[in-house]
Amino acid sequence: MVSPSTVRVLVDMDGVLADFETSLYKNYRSRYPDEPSIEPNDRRGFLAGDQYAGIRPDLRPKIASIYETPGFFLNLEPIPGAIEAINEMSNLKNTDVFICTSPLMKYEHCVQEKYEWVEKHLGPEFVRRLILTSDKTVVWGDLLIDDKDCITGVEPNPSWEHILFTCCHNTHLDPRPPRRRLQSWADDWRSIVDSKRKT
Ligand code: UMP
Ligand code: MG
Repeated sequence: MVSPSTVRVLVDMDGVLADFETSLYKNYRSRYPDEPSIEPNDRRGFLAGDQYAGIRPDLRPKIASIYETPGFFLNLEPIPGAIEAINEMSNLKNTDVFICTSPLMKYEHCVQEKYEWVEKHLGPEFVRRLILTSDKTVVWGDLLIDDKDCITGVEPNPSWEHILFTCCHNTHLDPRPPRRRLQSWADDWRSIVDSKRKT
C-alpha cells in the first residue's frame, strides 16, 4: 500500500494566530487619545503605518511606536479559534504544521516575544515549529495561510499555495481567482488541508 504523502502547512502569526490589529488600535487610542485613529473596520492595506501616514505623515512613527513597545507582541490576544485549530491541525495524521512569521526589522523585543507567545499559548514543543523569516517565498510548504495580500520575495514561484486569511485590512479585496480565502478559524480549514493530499 502506498502511504499518503504528508501535507506541510505554514501558518502565519500576526493577523492569523495573534490579533495584531486589535491591540494596535487599542494601545494607540490609549497612548494618543487626541490623535485621529483608524478603527479596525476602516483599515485598508497591510501596513497600518501607510494608512496612518495618509492622514498625517507624523502619525507613522506614532503607530510604529505602539508595536515597537516592549510587551506588545507577547501580549497579543489569540485570534478566536486559532489555538484550537492549530493544535487540531498539528495532531492530524500526515500533516506537518509550522508557524511562519516575519519579524520587525527593529527586532528588539519582537523576536524574543514571538517565541514567548508561542510557548505561552501553544506550549514549549511548538517553539520548535516556529520559522522567522523576512522572505516566506523561500520556505517550502504546500499551503501558506496568511493575511497579507501579496507575499513576495526572491523566489518567483513559491512552493505553497497562499490562502488569504481574512483580516480587517483585507476584507475589501476580492481574492483573485483562483486564490482561496479562509474567512476565520470557524471556516473549513480542514477541507483546504485535505485538498493538498495526494493519495
Ligand atoms: N507589521 C508592520 N506594520 C504593520 C503591520 C505589520 O510592521 O502595519 C509587521 C509586524 C510583524 C510583521 O513583524 O509585519 C508581520 O508580518 P506577517 O508575518 O504577519 O506577514
Ligand atoms: Mg500576518
